[in-house]
Amino acid sequence: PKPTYRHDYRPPAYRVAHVDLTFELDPAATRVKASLQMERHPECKEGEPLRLDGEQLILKHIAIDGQALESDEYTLDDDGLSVRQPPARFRLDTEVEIAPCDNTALEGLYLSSGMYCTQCEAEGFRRITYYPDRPDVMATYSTTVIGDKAGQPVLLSNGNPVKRGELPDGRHFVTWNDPFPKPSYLFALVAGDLKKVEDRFTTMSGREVTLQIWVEEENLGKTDHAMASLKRAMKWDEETYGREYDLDLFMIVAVNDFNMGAMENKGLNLFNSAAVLTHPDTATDAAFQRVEGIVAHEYFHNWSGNRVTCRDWFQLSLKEGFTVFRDQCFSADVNSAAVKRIEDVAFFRTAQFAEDAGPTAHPVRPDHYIEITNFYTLTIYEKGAEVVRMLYNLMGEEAFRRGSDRYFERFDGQAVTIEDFVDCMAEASGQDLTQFMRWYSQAGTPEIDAYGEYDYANAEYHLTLRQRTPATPDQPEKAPQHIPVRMGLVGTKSGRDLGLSLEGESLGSDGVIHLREAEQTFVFTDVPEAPVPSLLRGFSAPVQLRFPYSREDLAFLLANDSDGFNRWDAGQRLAMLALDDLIAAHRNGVEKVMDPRVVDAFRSLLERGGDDKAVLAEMLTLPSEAYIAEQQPLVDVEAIHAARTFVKQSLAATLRDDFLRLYQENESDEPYAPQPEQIARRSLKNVALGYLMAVEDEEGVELARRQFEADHNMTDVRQALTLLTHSSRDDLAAPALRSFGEKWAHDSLVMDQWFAIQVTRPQTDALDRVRHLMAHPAFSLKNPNKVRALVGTFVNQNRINFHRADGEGYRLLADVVIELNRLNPEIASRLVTPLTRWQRFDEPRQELMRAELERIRAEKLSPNVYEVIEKALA
Ligand code: B3K
Ligand code: ZN
Repeated sequence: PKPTYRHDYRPPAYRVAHVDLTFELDPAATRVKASLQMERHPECKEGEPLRLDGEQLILKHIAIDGQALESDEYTLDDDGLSVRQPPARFRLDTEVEIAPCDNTALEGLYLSSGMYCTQCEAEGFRRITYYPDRPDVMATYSTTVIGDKAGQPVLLSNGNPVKRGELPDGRHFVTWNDPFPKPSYLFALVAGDLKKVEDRFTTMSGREVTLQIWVEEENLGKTDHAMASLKRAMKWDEETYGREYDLDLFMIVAVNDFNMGAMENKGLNLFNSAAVLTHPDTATDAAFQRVEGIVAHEYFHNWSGNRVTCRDWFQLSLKEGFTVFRDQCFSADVNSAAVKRIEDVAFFRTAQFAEDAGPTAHPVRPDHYIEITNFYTLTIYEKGAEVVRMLYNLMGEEAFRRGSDRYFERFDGQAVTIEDFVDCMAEASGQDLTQFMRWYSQAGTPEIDAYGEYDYANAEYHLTLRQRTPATPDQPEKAPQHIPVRMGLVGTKSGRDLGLSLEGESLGSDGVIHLREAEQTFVFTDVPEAPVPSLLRGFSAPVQLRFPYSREDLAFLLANDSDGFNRWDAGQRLAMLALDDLIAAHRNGVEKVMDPRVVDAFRSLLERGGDDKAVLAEMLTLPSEAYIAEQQPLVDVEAIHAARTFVKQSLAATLRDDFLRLYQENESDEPYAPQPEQIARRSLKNVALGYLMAVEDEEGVELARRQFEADHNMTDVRQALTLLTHSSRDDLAAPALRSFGEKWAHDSLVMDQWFAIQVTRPQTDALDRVRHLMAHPAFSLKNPNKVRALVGTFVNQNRINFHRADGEGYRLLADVVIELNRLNPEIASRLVTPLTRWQRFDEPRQELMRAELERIRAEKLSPNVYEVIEKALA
């Protein structure tokens, strides 16, 4: 496989004005007729061959302007066809045959639970028909779907239905028309036995839009939350960005076999059922919130992605970074904003930092790729969103809105670049964003080393920041980034933010300083008392910031910082210092002693009251093992696990009564609703239960047992079942797991949770359980949700068992990756990630991991897995 380079971009030689598609559906032999109205680009020379992409297609017929082509007028190869000398304007007709029933990669047209569906982003359309399958070719589409009336009573595609009718042999058809020019990656088709829930939305200009969610009949009761979320998102985008929906119909379809969360096809969003279906009995609060966020994300793409799309796939973050930023702001507005930011940053600093530090690190706008599917990453999505967030904060709300209006107006109906977006922002704000553009081109996480000094005599505070971005693959040298650092100086006497005046200029009490050089010293004047600096408030830039805080400083910030996010972060930093000591103690075989300052800090959190419950729950949550690992120079899996368990048990033992009170205070039997106040109470209660179960005294165990038995809602049931399963009380866990498994055997999404609960258990039998559960009738390697729930959860969230010293965890993962490489390369190359991080571990583990990577490398690899393995072993 050969790489594609960003600098090789050339505009397409031929454009498509309109596409007419006809599908005659059949599991093994679907016929696709395509009629393309084509035109040579005016700047292109005559005689330029026409290149069409096509994979795994059987060509049955090809004609230009009604004239079948002779075999010397075109050439066919593995990835497409070329027509020698087409005229300047012409109609190209092709007919191909494809086999949806053999499509286990879930790209192109495939079958899921007997239903036909498509996934075309990024390059799936070429598995449906011959086409210039690139995002800068935008056309209007008419699509006729012909299916069996009994098997596929519902036939859907993009746009509006314009015609339907009966055909002989029990078949029928529907013709759809999408008037908005779109790239092929936004094409979609669905055909099957589906039922719909319908609602309406009146847009800001008074147009009526019909909203439909299509599901299998048994899931009709699980669509309310997605529908409500969709309406909230539509309203929010009107109010916040002035963006109105443009078609008369907006459809969502739930699909059981889906490679990612969802897909923003024009007017016909396809969703992984896990990302759309909810019910209080089957979905947790986290799942409800995830559904809300994804429904919004896909809807927002209608403007940031569909009306204005990407010129080429190197610009992917143009639509994804921007749209993630939009969905994050939406979720912050409709839920607890502080918690949303805390959760996003906790995840980002764990997973994206790890990506940036590993062999697959790449810039937000990459320079080359082998397989674009491998680039739907945390860097493109989440770091891309952080970059847009920095722009938003640099410009302020109003200028940002002017910039986004300008972007949507200027480029409507076009396929554009990241420069086009940033230019609009620069024009709207009058700011020079030249240096800022480095955020798109440089990979790696900038590290800031900061230190500060209070000068009593002059009442000044001197803050020095030094930045450095480590080398990443093919980027040995880095230039300084433009890093906005939002900060405050918290007076140690008053406990309040002191006014910031930077060399005479007032920044208020919460201001932004701009680090642009490798090293800069900022002198704050008129600082009346010694402060503790609160830096990078709200995580104002995607960087790793180090400051030599003492534990007293951190306890002080945890109690006093006016920025909720930084209060949480101070708590995390304080816990990290204690964890570092305990990790060292474990490694040296020294007795572990709990730092009383951490206990005191937690006690004051529990006693002070008045905190937002949702934020308090976050502050009482220890950094995850994955995050702790990310902060270590060399990952010692066992020491990390032992240290974290020790801290948890120590806190639980000392503060047991406080946790018990917290649990009791937050118990409630009011009917479930996915509302912020209820969610906050549940998360606080369940955090408390987690601590109580860390000591496993009779009362804690009894509370967990009762919470499970009460069967009030899935959030509570799942936490109780998880805690029992992860405890030593197999006498309670085994029957609970059995009854849960029997009760929900019919519900695939609940069974995914049942798998996940079992494979995250810290006991040494976890790996055997994974192998055992892989033989369970509810498991299938062909279903990505199952693979993620069982194998993905194990390798990513059960670190102590995945990194077993005997290498069995690595072997298990390699076995699965080898099988999936044949079945579903996209999932295979994602799943292999933990093995690619081998350099972070001790020698013996490095060797074991490399050996498994080599074993995978010896297979006949898909381009997806090939690219990742080659980088990992480079
Ligand atoms: N745009 C899709 C992702 C498609 C990935 C395909 N391999 C979902 C989203 O970001 O909204
Ligand atoms: Zn997206």
